[in-house]
Amino acid sequence: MSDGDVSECVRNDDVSCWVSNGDIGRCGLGKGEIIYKSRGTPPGSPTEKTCRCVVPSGSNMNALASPNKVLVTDLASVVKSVPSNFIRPISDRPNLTPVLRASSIPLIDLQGLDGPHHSSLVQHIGEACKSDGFFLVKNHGIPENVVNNMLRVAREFFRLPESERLKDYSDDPSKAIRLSTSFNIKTEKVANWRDFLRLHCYPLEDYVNEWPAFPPDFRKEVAEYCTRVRRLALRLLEAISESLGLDSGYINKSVGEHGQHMALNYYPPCPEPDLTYGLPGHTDHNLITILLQDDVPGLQILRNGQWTAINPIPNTFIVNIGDQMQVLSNDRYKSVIHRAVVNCSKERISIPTFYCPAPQSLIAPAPELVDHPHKPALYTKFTYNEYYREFWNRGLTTNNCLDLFRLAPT
Ligand SMILES: O=C(O)CCC(=O)C(=O)O
Repeated sequence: MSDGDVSECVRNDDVSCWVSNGDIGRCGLGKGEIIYKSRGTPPGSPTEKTCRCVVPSGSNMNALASPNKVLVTDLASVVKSVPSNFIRPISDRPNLTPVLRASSIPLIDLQGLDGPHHSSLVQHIGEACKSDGFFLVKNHGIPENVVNNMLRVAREFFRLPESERLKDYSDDPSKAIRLSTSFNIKTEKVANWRDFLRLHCYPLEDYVNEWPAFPPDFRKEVAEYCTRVRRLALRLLEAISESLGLDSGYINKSVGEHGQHMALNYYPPCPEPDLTYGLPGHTDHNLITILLQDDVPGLQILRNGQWTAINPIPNTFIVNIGDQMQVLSNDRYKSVIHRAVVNCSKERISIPTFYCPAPQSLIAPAPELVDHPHKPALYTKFTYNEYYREFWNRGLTTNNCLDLFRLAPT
């Protein structure tokens, strides 16, 4: 393809007619038009389609070329439309269903958790885990400056020069520290408008010296943040254990030497946010997640069959139940599907902390929550390692990975 003249690319199909000389496809330049055979067709559409791009003479082809960028952060700064490998099939786009605002996601004030209101707060937490699987917490004990510094170093990291960021790049999900993009580029068919830095962070001393060294205070601020979040997670796990009628230490004991992972999610502004996701619908693989988001909306949860936005509220964290907690609670508590959408004007940062069982720990419904024949165990026993591998290999799908471990009704 000669870099001839193009200023406009007309989409006349479900396939993005992206004029490219990169890895998406090649254009054959005809007289005043390009016949383009797309390789990057979204799932659900017929395998390959030919579409036509109008090529007015006298305009510049380079304006439309899809640059060969590894990270979406760098791609986003040079494209004016979404390349075809990010485009979802029409049946799976974020703007299809009207999104409701969450008016009644429980907001729990943790101030009284260690005082006279302990029992009523435990009950409140239990109800939230049962009805929504998601709740907000305030007065959580993590100082505002720790949170602000965490968000600042995350933002500064994603603004480092591309060459500096790429030093941490890997597409191997088993690596404890890596920068990557989308979800799992080795298995997924459609890419997501997200880059992320994944950090294992407990035990801290095993990992902190492997974390990125820039910005210069990155390690110090992230270490402070994740130490505090771990304390919060432990308090919440005790309360959740009690809310299930179990000993307060039950969950922690049953998951062995736990892991703590963080993702620093970076969603750059997206020129066509209605065609793609930051992250498509999924549940979390772990026990509980404590999510920090900046002031840009993007998180949505599936609630009573409707996508519902959880917009940022300053000084709160979002807590959600993960798949392992659903198993442990024998389905009393729900791991709920959620997703992240993007927007065309603002970058967004979200930082989930995933509290995870030890890789070899055996996960199964707590015996106290199994009652034959009324409430039999709903899941077979498995190791967290088995689950984690499945989760990453399958990619993000709304078919819950838990179904692989669910026992058939007797
Ligand atoms: O960005 C968000 O709000 C959600 C992030 C998330 O669900 C994840 O990282 O698993």
